[in-house]
Amino acid sequence: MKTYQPESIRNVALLGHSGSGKTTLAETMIYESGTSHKRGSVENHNTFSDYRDIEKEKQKSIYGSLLHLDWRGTKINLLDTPGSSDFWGQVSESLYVADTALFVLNSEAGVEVGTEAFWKAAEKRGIPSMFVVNKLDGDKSDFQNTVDMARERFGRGVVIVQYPYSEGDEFHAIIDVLKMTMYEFPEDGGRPDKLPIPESQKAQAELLQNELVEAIAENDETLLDLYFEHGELDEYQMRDGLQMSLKNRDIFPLFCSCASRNMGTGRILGFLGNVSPSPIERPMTLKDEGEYYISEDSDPSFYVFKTSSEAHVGDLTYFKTTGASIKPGMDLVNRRTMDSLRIGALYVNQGAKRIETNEVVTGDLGVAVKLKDVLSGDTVTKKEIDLEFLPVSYPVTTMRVAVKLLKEGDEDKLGTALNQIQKEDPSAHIEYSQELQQTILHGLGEEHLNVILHQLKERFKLDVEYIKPRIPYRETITKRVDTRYRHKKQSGGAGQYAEVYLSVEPWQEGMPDRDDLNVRDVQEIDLEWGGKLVFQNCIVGGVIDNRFMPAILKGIMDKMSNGPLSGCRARDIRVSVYDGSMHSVDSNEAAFKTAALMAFRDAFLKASPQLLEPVYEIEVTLPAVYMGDVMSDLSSRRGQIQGMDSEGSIQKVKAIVPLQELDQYTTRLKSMTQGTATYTRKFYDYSAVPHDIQKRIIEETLAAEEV
Ligand SMILES: Nc1nc2c(ncn2[C@@H]2O[C@H](COP(=O)(O)OP(=O)(O)O)[C@@H](O)[C@H]2O)c(=O)[nH]1
Ligand SMILES: [Mg+2]
Repeated sequence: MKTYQPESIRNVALLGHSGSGKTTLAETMIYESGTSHKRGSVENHNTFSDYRDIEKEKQKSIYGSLLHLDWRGTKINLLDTPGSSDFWGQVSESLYVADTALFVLNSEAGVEVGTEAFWKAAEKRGIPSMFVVNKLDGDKSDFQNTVDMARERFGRGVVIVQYPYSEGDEFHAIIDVLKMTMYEFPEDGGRPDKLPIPESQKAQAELLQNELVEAIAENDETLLDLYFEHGELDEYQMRDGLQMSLKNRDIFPLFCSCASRNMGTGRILGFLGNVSPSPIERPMTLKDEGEYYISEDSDPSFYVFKTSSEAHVGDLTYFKTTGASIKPGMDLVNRRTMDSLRIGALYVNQGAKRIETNEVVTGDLGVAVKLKDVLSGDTVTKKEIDLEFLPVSYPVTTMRVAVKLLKEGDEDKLGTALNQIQKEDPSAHIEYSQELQQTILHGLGEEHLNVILHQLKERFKLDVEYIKPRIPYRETITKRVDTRYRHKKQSGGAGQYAEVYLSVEPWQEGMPDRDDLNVRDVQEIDLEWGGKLVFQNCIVGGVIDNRFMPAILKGIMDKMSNGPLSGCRARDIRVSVYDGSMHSVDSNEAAFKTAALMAFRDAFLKASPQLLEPVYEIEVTLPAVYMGDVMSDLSSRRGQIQGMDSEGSIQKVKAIVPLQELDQYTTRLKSMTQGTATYTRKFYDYSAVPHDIQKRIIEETLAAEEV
């Protein structure tokens, strides 16, 4: 493997909606650079990226892939990412190591919802960004519409460097306003002829060139002066200006391509090689959010952005070198665990193909094998170097299922498999719920969960299925009730005696104290399942000994964790114990615990109990045309609209929706909007379940108990 200087490395993430042509563009770039002499296609299942069986089967990217090429002495690493919102986790990872974000737009569709979300993420990370408008040969190609949409969404910084001479079937030439040249391609693509701009296009090209020059000069005073002085900038001044404004995210240059016919890729490679920043020109983010410029003069270190596991090889650790070169045989330390690591064989990846290398230089991306307990987001350094980068933050999950084993005895195997899956794909989240007595798998959508099911079955050979996950309901009461319970047992020897008077009330923050009671002691308990229990000791005259109070509380807590109504957990209740009686011999802790439990249960059931359900705050992002459908669907899901917002033709709706109604929402939303809408959700609160639903749930619980 050739060795590169850090200045000659580029780390480029390919981002954009599913089907815009990222994988094809990567393949074509590798071919066009001469790094490979074969050019595969997604249809023929022989691209460097999309090499896993499931990707070939589905004909789309599911995992991030690391590819590379050599362009005239510059090593360009390509991080191909999946476009569908189900696999956003893979996109997030790439954004922690990319120094340029290349957005591929489908000229037939304009800016799609997925692209919008990735844009936000790249913006947050301050990554220099550029556009390639692809599929200009498509029947419905509309370059101008795509540019208009991009400008509307991403601002005036989107500047045209190239535009197509003609589109659709006729597409064969690109006009470049930076070079003021027309590139005309042979029928099957490849090297274009460089021609003067035709007379008919001169005015348009000059207009766009002026826009470009002004955009560049605007951000640089020296250039602005030169521009005013000479009325133009030469190609080198333009390039320097572009470099600076790209790096500062002042401008986002836009190029053209037809990836499947290899038209336009050479020029894009040239731009990446000559203009886009190298890894030493761009800061990485430290754990405390500070900026850190990597350098070959600092001690060897690396940042892990992805892990996977492959048959016959074991664990693969994908990393970016953030100090001096990483070499086999080095002894380093994982900052998260402080475990020592001995670096073994190192590779550079071309999709599935691994090429062994004897070093991974500063800023380059490489792969190490068989490193134990290393996760994406980890920083690995020399022992004495205190350096830690910000770990990858993954998108919030939007869908949950319960995993059911169809064969008993495989519990441990399932646990191991799920842990491995979560390690490789931290956007999946596994929860072993004691409360629901289910293994709940949280993911980003049906497709994401299906890929995991496929892995459980095929890779881990488990007989499993997904079932509906239970809902963590809560119980509470709606009015005050006073009650008493006497527990008395006389069986042979020692008897049991305890009597408790208590009052239950719905608890609310800031509610008034009980002035009718002599409150001697208050315990505010934050329940581990949310909400509160406020326990008040209002005993007068020592009718119940203080030493029995913990047992009384225990009895109440037992019933709180296994609610009187349906067995769900109870919350937000104030209990005041205000009277009772003891027996000098027969009273003990067990007796008081029982008496308290029974009294609490009785009072609870008389206090108009109410079932509560978790409700989530969701934000749906969708093209305006689907607004009507999405709104009426939300109302059928008992959704309460909180607000609406629009950015151009993209709408955002905020609503509060019960978790129960979000069961298949990700899937439904996709099918309603032809895959163009996305949503995020987060837990909001608990709210009262409507009466009819409460009745049904209680009946179901009782029926289940009888079995
Ligand atoms: N007509 C046309 N089809 C293309 C072009 N680029 C990619 N495709 C096709 O579009 C589909 C999706 O491409 P792919 O590279 O998998 O998109 P990705 O999801 O962004 O990686 C495939 O069938 C490609 O062959 C292009 O420039 N023109
Ligand atoms: Mg792809």
